[in-house]
This record gives sequence, structure tokens and C-alpha cells, in this order.
Amino acid sequence: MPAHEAAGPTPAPHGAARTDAAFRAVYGAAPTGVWAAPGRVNLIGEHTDYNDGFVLPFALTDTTLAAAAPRTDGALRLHSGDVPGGVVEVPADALAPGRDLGWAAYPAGVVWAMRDAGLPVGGVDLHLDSTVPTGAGLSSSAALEVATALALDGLYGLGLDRRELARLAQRAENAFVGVPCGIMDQTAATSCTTGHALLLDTRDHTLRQVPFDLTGHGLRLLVIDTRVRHALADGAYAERRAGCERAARHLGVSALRDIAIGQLPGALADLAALPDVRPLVRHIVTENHRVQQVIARLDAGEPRAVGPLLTAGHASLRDDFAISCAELDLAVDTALAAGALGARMTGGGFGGSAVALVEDAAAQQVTDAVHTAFTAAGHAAPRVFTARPGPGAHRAA
Ligand code: GAF
Repeated sequence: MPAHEAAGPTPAPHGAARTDAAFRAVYGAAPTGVWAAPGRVNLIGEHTDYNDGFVLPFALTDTTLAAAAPRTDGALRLHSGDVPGGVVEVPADALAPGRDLGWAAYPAGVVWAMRDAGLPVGGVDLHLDSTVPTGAGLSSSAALEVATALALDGLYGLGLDRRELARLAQRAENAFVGVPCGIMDQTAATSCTTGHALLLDTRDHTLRQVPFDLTGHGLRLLVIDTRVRHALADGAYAERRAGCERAARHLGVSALRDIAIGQLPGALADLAALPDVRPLVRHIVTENHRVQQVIARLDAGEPRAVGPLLTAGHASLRDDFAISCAELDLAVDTALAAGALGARMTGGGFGGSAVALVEDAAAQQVTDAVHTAFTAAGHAAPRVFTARPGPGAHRAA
């Protein structure tokens, strides 16, 4: 059986020097700098971010690097080391939502969002390299957006704070790319710190860095990338969001965050006329409560006690929110049967990754069991690696 990877799927020759060199090869000149933004794992708090609720992500050590230089002619030239097809070129003043630019819509959308906000952003040459797997539920889109946003902030001396950067990146995804995502992923990319999970209250954007040192407890969090690629733009994500908003309107609250766990039975009764949204409400209300319970256990120095809450979160996403899939369920069930303390899918759903909280000593047996189960079920081999909380977005060179 393959050993689980110690430090994620990062290929060895990744770093600012390589991205700097790639920029020179593409554009024939040196970049002004290189900026980095990480992918993330969400420990718990799924689909709560567009319900004004709580989330608890941490940054992966896998990052997107953006080497960039300003241009005086207003042209936007975008190149990716990970996507074939060469340089995408478009005048910055011709950017408009809905324009089909493929992968380049993410960085182009950030330029558009900044200009639309009245910020003095002109042309740019940009080269991007990423080790965040795409479509794996690990927030590769936000890493791309935030690396671009930070690069533009540096090139044009905008002086934006992390919250503003996250909001502009989210606007790029919502209004330019067309995905109605919440603010979790962009905030994780801007604001996570090494050794911590980030408790974010998405209602008022209050942040708390929560020490998350599993190593000191002889534990680790395995990420199981099922390699089933999800696409949030395909409508199911938007449907869940619309269902939550319909329920909130019917209940007379501004967001489902306003329903406390003790009010859940009454709220479900009030929704008798809207049976399709009741499970959505049950998930959001119980999930917000689970985030608080996870925080309480981490604050008490009892990370093992987090396990059952992760597993309960998975059941809620599978049964109530209905966004799991066979491979995610198999990963979770197999990890638990092989000794994981808890496991759940992470991210937007419909594919992507699961996480499993395991004793160090059980990591290999859980990894082996998952590989065996996937082979037996005829699924493609998953990638299993240990995630440790890395830094948020920063200038890398
Ligand atoms: C995706 C979205 F981009 C986030 O905003 C969040 O809703 C997440 O799915 C689910 O928790 O990553």
C-alpha cells in the first residue's frame, strides 16, 4: 500500500524561485515580486458561511504563487504553469462579468472587482503556479484569487487590509466567475496563521485564531482526496444556498444563523409548508452548534473529543444537506472502521476531499484501509496526506 504522504501533495520543485523563473521565461523580464496564498481544509462549519454562521478552516501548506509585474498599456496578460494553453490576454478595461475566460476568469475577475470598486489598478503580467489540487474541495479557486489580489495590492500600492482583500476576491468569484460562494475560503486564504485554525463569524467577520496543535497530542488530520472532481458552478451549490435563503425568509430571520439550537424544533414545525428546505435548516442550525462544540473541546485541550462531532457533521451533510457522494461516504466509513476518531467530508461537496482525525499510530492503517476499500469498489486511487496548519497569504519574494 502507498504510504500516506507526510506533507501533502506538494511536488518538490515548487517555490518562489521557480515561479520567478517561469515568469521570466514567459514574459522575458523579471517580475516585481511573488505572492503566495494557501488552499484550506475546513475542520467544521460547512455551508454555514452564506448563512451568517461560523466556520473553522485552517490553511494548507499547499499554495498558489503569483509572480507579477505592472503594465502601463492597460493589458492584462495571464499565464498558468498548471493549465495548458499559453497566455490569455485581455485589456483590463474590456473585462465584464460573464465573459468566458476559462481558468483565467479567476485572476481576471479580481482585476475587474478592484477596478469596479474604483481602485487604481491597470495592466499586469501574471504567472501562476499552484500545488493546491483543483476541484478537491481544498479551495484552489480562492488561493488563485487571493494570490492575485495580494499581488495587485503590492504592485499598485493599494494598502488593502486582509478583510478587504477577501471581500474583493469573493466578489470576483460571485459576480465575475458566477459562483455564489460565501466568504470562508477567501478569508481562510488571507487570514489563517501557522499552527492555528481560524474561527470566523461570517456575520460580523470577527476572527479568532484557535491553537490547533494535533502533533503535540499524538494526533493528525488526514486529508483523503477522493479525486472525484466537484464543480461548484454546476447549480447544486446555488440551489442549496437559495433553499437556505427561502427558509430564512419564511421564518422571518435575516439568516439561518439566527435560529439557535433550542429553537430548531419550532422552526422545523413552522416550515411544515416547505418540506424541501427543512433538512437544509436542520443541517445549518446543528452545524453552527457543532462548530461551537468543537471550539469548546479545543479550548479545553481535548482534541480527541472533536472526533464524534466531525462524524456527526458528515451524517448531517450526507443525510440532510445531501451533498456527499459514494466516494466521500466510503472514505469516511472506512476511516472510522479502521480506527479514526472522527471523519467527514470537507468543502463544498459533490466530490472532493474528506478529513479523518487519527492517532499518529493509526495513520498508516487508516490510509491502507481507504486504499483497499477504493480499489475493491472500483474507484480511482485516492490521495491521502497529513494536513498541518500553514501560513496565510504573504509576499514570497
Ligand atoms: C465552498 C464555498 F466556496 C464556501 O464559501 C463554502 O460555502 C463551502 O463551499 C462550504 O462550506 O468552498
